[in-house]
Amino acid sequence: MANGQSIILHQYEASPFAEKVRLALRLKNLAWSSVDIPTIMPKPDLMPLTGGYRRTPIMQIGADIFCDTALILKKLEQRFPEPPLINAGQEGTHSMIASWTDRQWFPLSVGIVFGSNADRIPEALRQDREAMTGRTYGGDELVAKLPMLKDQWRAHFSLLEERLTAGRGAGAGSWLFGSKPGMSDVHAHMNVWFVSRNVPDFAKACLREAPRVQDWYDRLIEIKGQDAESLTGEDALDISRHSAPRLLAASTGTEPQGLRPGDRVAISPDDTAPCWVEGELVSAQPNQITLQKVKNAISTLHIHFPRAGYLVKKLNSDEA
Ligand SMILES: N[C@@H](CCC(=O)N[C@@H](CS)C(=O)NCC(=O)O)C(=O)O
Repeated sequence: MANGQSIILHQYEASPFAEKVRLALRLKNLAWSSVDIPTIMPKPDLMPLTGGYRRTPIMQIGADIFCDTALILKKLEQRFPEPPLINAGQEGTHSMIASWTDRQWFPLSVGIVFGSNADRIPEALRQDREAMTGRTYGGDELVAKLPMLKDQWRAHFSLLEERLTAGRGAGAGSWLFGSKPGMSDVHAHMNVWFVSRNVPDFAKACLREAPRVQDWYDRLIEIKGQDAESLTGEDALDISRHSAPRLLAASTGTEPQGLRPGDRVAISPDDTAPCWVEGELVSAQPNQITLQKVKNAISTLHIHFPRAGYLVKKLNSDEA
């Protein structure tokens, strides 16, 4: 049974960002537990852990809550370093690649998946995503744009073929960097996985034109790991109540906004789907920020976010 040391992923099967983490867990052959969360709001068992952050997935280890795959994957690598998914000398490169896969390429995948399945997407899901982002997730306009989106998607996809071909010249070429699958493969795999599942004919046509990506993708999807232990949201909340966050020194370095430990702050993704989490700052580094005493959180938790892609604002104490 899962305990305060277990990796608990709050996720749903169809989530491509959750698939990134599942692939990393398979590559590391780690034991993990899974809480199946709703695909749309409300998410009553998740909000007490995240203080309002609604995106999928979330990783929980005891009373430490990690938001966003950028941070989740980094923490998995730090806490479970074997086998490494970041090649020596390539630290940082995979995060730059994630910025491309997630922020440029993924919005095209979403447009193609929703546009191609417009008549099958449940109305509640469409409405939830439209309310979350202010973007259109169906309708004639999106369907009319599909050929252009596919055109763009294939252009991003073709960079993988280019990279794998260039890698061969350098003596590797089975994976995006180096001779073993790593974090860059995890990030790049997400869009191919999402579109292959939901718009298979289009994905197959792209893969037919890109034999090295086809081989790479076939090898990645064959990797087996451990099956997750299934937990309920209530089990996960119980584990958080009976755990304490891992010790973390209250510290900030040179902060552009002059943030100090103890400040009340609010944090939100900076993309089209803001959701503000308010709490007390414990620690702020250039690429990680941690809050405690989070408004609406169930107990004493540390909620961790990456910095790139997140807005942080200092609150007046009367706003707390
Ligand atoms: N930057 C986030 C993006 C996560 C994300 O957008 N996930 C999608 C699902 S794949 C989501 O949150 N959709 C809305 C929801 O699940 O409520 C990350 O890397 O974790």
